[in-house]
Amino acid sequence: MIVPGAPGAPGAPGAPGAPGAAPELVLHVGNRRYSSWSLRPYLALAATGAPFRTEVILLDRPETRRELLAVNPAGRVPVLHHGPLVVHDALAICEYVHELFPAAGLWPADRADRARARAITAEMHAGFAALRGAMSMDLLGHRPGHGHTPEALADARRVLEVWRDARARAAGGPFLFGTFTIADAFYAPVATRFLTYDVPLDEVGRAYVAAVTALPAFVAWREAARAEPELPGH
Ligand SMILES: N[C@@H](CCC(=O)N[C@@H](CS)C(=O)NCC(=O)O)C(=O)O
Repeated sequence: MIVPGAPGAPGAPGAPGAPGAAPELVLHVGNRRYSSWSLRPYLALAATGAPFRTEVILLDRPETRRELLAVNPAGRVPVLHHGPLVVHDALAICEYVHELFPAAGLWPADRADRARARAITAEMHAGFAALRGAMSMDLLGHRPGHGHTPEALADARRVLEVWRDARARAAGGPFLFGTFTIADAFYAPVATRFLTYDVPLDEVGRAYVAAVTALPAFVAWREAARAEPELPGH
């Protein structure tokens, strides 16, 4: 319900379009079904509860390159537009969203936990190439056993070790640091790959995958993916 004059209502101070309004947050993403990098900042933004708009650029079409360059000089999604500011790269977007909404707790409050969260997020951002290559994200697919190369399975074992270590320390909540943080946004696409490709999971892994895939924002994203065209060969 929109309450006239309430913060965020049309015409209210701070509402989109009102004089002196805070600029709208617009997240440009790729196909929801396949774009693992896009899912990450989407989950982080959704966790803040702040209003934002998602715009999809379908990948692998003749016009894709032109459309990507129109929103991001680096020619990639995700990219966040906030007024004149253009922030590309999933991790840079998550950091910016954390700075905009510090109360959302997108990084753990404890300094040591925050350092651990940043370390495993960086590990995900820069690593796990074998897992990513052999088991690309496909939220609506089920291909048991595909992509189970020795290198990809070694990456999967390391992911499970990361989850076990974080969950052993976590209190109060099902996520890596208890409540949802950017580390969860970064590991969410891997959780879905484990389901798509039937990667053997330990008990901690099963519970964590269940928690991530039950997030309302994740469920909404996967539902929206059903309306998008399939990309053959993905
Ligand atoms: N490191 C970048 C990776 C972004 C990326 O590779 N995005 C893919 C889609 S998931 C893309 O834009 N590809 C362009 C294309 O397919 O033409 C990030 O964190 O955002």
